[in-house]
Amino acid sequence: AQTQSRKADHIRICLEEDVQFRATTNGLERYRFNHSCLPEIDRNDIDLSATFLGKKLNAPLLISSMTGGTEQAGIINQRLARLAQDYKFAMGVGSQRVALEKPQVADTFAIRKYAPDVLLFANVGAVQLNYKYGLDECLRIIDMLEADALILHINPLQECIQPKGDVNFQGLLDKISELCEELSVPVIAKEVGNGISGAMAKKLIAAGVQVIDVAGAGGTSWAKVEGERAENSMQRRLGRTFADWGIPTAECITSVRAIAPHIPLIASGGLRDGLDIAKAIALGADIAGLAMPFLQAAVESEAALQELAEVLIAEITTVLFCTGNATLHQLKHSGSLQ
Ligand code: FMN
Repeated sequence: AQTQSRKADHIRICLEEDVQFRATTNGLERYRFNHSCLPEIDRNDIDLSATFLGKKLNAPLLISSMTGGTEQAGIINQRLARLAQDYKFAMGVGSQRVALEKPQVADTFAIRKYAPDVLLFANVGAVQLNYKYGLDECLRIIDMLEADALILHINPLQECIQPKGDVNFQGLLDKISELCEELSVPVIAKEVGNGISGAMAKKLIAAGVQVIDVAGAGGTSWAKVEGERAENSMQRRLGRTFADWGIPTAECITSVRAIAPHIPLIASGGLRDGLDIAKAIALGADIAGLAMPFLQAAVESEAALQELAEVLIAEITTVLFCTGNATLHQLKHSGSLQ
């Protein structure tokens, strides 16, 4: 019940309070595309499709891991899954720990029926491997949505600001390594908005992780979210002090790409429009994840979600057109960090 009420708090706080980074940005404002005044292509011929983990996406987009476990969360997941199916985006669900504790809420995560053709990602905190979960629990949460991959989110800062956070991260890399060996689906290592550096990605990849989602700084600040829920002044203060902690998303992308030229790479953390998404891809990401913008639209309506999808696609398409590129693949060297 505690995990369940935390999930409800997260949605409410994210929608009602200012929980975005204060001063730290995603770093993408420093990237500038070379404008082409003569694209020499027909905008209608532009192809945004991408292949990721063997599945085709119509656009290089991931609806980032967010929720599940309550009635409202179930409705949000259902709307997001329908959108993902319509547009062939990839999608993750929020931490499924709540469904392991309370099996009767498993159906709020069971979105495969709404998104039969979509790349779906299961989700649990990596640190749980040091507490109560192992291979069995991971297999159960993968089964729950017939997931194509398992996201292990890694969130040391967030755990520090929770009332009784799970802060024993000792020996975790070995546990991740064992799990990667035992599972038949790929494991994705993901932060929650404080970023994965090239050096950390190198360790994770050596341990057997097959995909990195950088979830860098510059968007939703989980220090702020947990600070807002805090019951005492110590936690509130920690939330404020660390509100801007982390590695900006742009820096994560370039540093991870530098050490792993071919690893499937997801950019996320503070991406807010199609221009951000295109920049993240130009810097080396394969696809881009957004959380907060999809949450805001999902609570509004299915129409709001469709509108968001359309505008993101129009923005990415405009970048390709105005740089004279017909495909995402060609976008890679179309600009530079200033
Ligand atoms: N990330 C996870 O890996 N597991 C979660 O359970 C999870 N819950 C979230 C709940 C909400 C309401 C939001 C907004 C985000 C959550 N996240 C979770 C983090 C997002 O996946 C993402 O990494 C982070 O919000 C940064 O992206 P953004 O700036 O686009 O919001």
